[in-house]
Amino acid sequence: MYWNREAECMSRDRMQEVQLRRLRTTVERAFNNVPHYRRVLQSQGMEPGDVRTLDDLAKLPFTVKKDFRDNYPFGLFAVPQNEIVRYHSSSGTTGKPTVVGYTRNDLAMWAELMARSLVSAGTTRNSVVQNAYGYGLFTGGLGVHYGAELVGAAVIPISGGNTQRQVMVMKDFGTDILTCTPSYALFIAEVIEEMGIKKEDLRLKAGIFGAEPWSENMRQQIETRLGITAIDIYGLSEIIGPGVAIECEEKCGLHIFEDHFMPEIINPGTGDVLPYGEKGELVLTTISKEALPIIRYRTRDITTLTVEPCICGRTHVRMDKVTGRSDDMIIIRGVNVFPTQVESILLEIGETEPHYQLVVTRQGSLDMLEIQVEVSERMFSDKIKRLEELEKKIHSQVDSILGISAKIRLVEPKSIPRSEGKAKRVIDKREI
Ligand code: DLL
Repeated sequence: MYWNREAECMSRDRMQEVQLRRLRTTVERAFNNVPHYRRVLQSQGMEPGDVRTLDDLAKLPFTVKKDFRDNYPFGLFAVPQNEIVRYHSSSGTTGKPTVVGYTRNDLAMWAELMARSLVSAGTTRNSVVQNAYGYGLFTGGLGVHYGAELVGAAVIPISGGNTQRQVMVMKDFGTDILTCTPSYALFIAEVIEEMGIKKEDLRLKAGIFGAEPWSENMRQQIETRLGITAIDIYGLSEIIGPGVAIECEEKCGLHIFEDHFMPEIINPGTGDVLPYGEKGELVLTTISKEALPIIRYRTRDITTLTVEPCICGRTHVRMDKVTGRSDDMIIIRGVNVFPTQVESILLEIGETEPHYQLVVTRQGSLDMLEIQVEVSERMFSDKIKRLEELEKKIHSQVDSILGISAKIRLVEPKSIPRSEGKAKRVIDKREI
């Protein structure tokens, strides 16, 4: 099912025409209206006319998170204040938040892309969409909201939290589409089970989960426990919010809405563009946004692109599930570890609960990784020997797959904090 067949299944040739036209307009707008872009382009001896082919994209300078901070709050905007009709912001871990703005046309484009995303996951005008992404400055809530309204579905703007009420509403209103972070979906599944409600008593059909990395094993766990198909949605505030890319029913990569965002993969060390199929950092350029045109934004998200046609008929380039952010990656004694890799190992073993946290400390000059993972009530009251065996098993899998020796700590059921938004997987206590 498509929302906009013409755009989603456009031929590659036509796509390239659209992209080149829009890229040139974007660079011109940025140059003429955003002092930051004029400065960096001029410092490289470039002007908008230098963008003649799509290959010229790679010559343009990168935009990074720091550019948002240095131009806080509105310095990167390309339109006067009175054309802005909405602000959102994302709170970084340090310093000032990133502020983003939208014109009326930007909001219409975003709603269109969210409509494409929702329909790709099976939403129809008859659907009841329970939107448990946070409403507010976070882009998740309102992003999904306007897309779902455009499709003509009935939206429940419940936002995150109050999980028992979520479950009651889900049952009584006949929710068929759930939208929230994958970690919150799992928490909701847990509460459904605790409340003694069977998945057959619900009408849930699909979930559209994103805003944080999650493994394939986590997908299976959510699908089984909620009895749904779980679709991955990707996006980021700096580019638009949710709705940069979405999986189709084939679940073999996320289609990037390339008629609005141009993707590249670079080697994060050198900044060189890598060919399709190679793993690296995703870089995105907006080519239709008015308020905040962004050239070559370094997302820090690690993935791979493929241009192979998809069975679903969509022609847009697909990105692999994001395994993690380069800044979430922890380096333990020289080994790079993403929380999703640990998640995958734990769920593969399957004898623990899917709730875990990585605690990193430093003893002397040595990094130590402790993996805390919950065990079930039944397991916890079992013989110490069985718990020790399980610890050993996890330890040896982590050792052989990731190449690090971690301390495994099996913790009591419900002792790891549940998240209603993005889960906190890593606690880094090292003072570096
Ligand atoms: O998380 C936008 C969003 C809302 C996406 C709802 C999907 C659903 P930010 O708060 O700016 O925006 O965070 C963006 O979250 O750079 C990734 O590191 C991570 N992220 C988002 N979606 C995914 C995903 C929203 N599907 C940052 N898989 C991004 C992995 C994701 N990571």
